[in-house]
Amino acid sequence: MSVSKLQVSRRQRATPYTPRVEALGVSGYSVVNHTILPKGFRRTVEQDYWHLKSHVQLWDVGCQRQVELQGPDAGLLAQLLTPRDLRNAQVGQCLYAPMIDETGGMLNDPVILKLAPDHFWFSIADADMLLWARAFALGRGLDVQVDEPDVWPLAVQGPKSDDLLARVFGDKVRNIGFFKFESCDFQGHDLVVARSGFSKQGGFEIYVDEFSLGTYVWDALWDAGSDLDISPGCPNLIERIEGGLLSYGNEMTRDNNPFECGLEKYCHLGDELDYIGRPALERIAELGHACEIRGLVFSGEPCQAPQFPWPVSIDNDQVGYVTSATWSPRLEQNVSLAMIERDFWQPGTEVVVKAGNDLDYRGVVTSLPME
Ligand code: THG
Repeated sequence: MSVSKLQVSRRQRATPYTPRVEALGVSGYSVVNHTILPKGFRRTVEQDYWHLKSHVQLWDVGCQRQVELQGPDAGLLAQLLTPRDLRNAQVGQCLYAPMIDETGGMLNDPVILKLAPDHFWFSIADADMLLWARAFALGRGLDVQVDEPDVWPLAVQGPKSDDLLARVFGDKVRNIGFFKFESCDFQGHDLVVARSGFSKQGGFEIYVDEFSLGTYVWDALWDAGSDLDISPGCPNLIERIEGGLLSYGNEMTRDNNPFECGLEKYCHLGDELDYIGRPALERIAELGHACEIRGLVFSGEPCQAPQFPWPVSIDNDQVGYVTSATWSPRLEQNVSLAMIERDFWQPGTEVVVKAGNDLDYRGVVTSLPME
């Protein structure tokens, strides 16, 4: 669904890159973390998909807001906020991690950056975590500052990302490992540069830590990429679904636990480790979870992402629901992510998708990422 009449005020924050994105013909925005996120440019989603898979794109992901924990108890609070075991986390490491409430319900799935033993950023998905973190710091009497810093991530994604970044930050970026970051000089200013991002095509995220620096970083990358077919971009729905990258609010809400979201490997249930929601997670682990996220491909007319989950059924009994869907020009089918009940989540299971308008499409459950 699209809403063309959304009016923007100070509450829907622009980013440092908004002037550049506007000049390049952005076709519309979503709002994430109270911040605008470009959704497209002059090309179609399909053209953007092919471009992302072969060239390099600059994404305004300033909406990936940071919740910063800093101070003597920052490590303690960071661990309270996630079931992921942070005890062996290294400075310079990014960690994808679920955040849950006391019932085991998903609150967020941030990328955590360990900047120093007493300094963390939680790079959050679309749900307010600042107040949750501040409340626990206060309630537990912790010695830690919890704030949203002046940090505006800019993503460089696609197979030519290494070449582009090397031109701006030097060849050292080529040696940054996956989900690792390093401090890199930009015109006398140290910026965190991580090998990460919301695509499976490789790339980096630059954490620009001063609003006024944003256009300079954007322009430097843009100019350096003129012979690399650089283009503005944004998280691509087709690529994200095929890659199995989950979007909070779409694939998961507070009604889902991390096991249902396939995030079991990021949930520590071994030796003693105190974090919010652990007793609930232990109960869920013991009882087993009833459904789990899967890929699902189906034939028929090209589909749009459902605003309301589409029922997935077998012999007219509902066995799940589609959470995100779109047409894949590569697989020449609709591709989707779906929450599927245990008895039917085996890849290869044949199902029917009821995609609105009384349309029944034949579909097959797949593993993730899709082949
Ligand atoms: N980058 C940063 N912050 C973010 C996102 C991001 N915040 C919001 C949102 N995206 C958080 N969600 C995800 C989901 C998946 C991944 C990153 C953030 C991801 N997953 C890889 C995968 O599933 O293959 C790797 C996970 C791993 O190996 O640990 O990259 O994109 N800064």
